[in-house]
Amino acid sequence: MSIIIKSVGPRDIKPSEITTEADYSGRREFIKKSGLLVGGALAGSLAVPAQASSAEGGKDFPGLIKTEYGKGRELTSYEDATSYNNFYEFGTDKEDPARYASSLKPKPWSVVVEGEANKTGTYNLEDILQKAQMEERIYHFRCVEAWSMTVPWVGFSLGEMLKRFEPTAKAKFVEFETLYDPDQMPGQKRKILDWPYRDGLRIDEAMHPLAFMATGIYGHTMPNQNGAPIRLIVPWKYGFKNIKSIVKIRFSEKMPPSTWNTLAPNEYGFYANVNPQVDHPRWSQASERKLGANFWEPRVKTEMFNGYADQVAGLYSDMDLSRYF
Ligand SMILES: Nc1nc2c(c(=O)[nH]1)N[C@H]1C(S)=C(S)[C@@H](COP(=O)(O)O)O[C@H]1N2
Ligand SMILES: [Mo]
Repeated sequence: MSIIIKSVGPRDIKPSEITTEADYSGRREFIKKSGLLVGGALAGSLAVPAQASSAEGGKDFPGLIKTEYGKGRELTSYEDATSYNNFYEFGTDKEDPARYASSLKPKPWSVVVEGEANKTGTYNLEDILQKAQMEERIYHFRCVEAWSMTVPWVGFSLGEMLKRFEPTAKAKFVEFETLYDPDQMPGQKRKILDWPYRDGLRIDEAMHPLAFMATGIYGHTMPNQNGAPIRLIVPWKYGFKNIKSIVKIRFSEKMPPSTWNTLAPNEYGFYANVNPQVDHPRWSQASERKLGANFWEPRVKTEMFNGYADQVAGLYSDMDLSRYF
């Protein structure tokens, strides 16, 4: 594996700009090869000013309940977590979302609830939030590209919200969809992915107490590049399951299609539980690079279910985990 250094002078190199080739270009290369990304960079046509980033420890959520989740863990810096992102609706380079996501308008926002539930309809996000028990949880987060971060998310239990829609006995899965609006999300003007981005969970996964809907990070309202105004956080699964800027929730009887699984089913599974023993076909999943780590620091070992095995392994007791990715 070669190293790509994306900088001009050696003194300007930020640790977050140094990444292995597999980390950096793995999926981008895949997309290029499959003919979806024409001409490489998206950046040129998307001239939108960068979003200002503020310091750590903001106070957009006064009176927020801090929880025991992840207490004492070493955090990734706010700067790294908000400047190195995957959000293909704004481009495929890690810097693109922070640069271009200011065209997203996260307010007002509504979420459509459909399918196998009694209380379907269109909900204003503000009404959803008013009923929610907001809290802060520190979770470790592991991208399938083998980089990771540890950040404090602000939000509420996914299961508690879903229960209020009263899913029926037929609701075996829940599916999420990202906004589709090429004016707000200019990356959607090209068929990089089959927009809108979608992903889903089995209903028992969705009801698990670790599953979280996040509306903020480090005490700040969610920055656009991290999936404003509301995104999913399932910390035992690879990052791509953690769908951003959600506008639709659908309860269904059948396993829903998901963006990456449909695009490359031999590389990205529906379950996508973090599993260091099952490599991606093109790179190892045994270890990870922490965002912001100095380049001389060793990679760290990836843990089964991203370190949440004690809590979630029971969801998969009837599955042969060596077969799933
Ligand atoms: N709508 C949408 N959601 C998305 C993505 C995306 O491209 N579009 N990328 C996913 C991937 S691959 C990762 S690793 C995480 C990255 O979240 P972060 O930018 O907050 O670190 O978002 C996930 N959610
Ligand atoms: Mo990812």
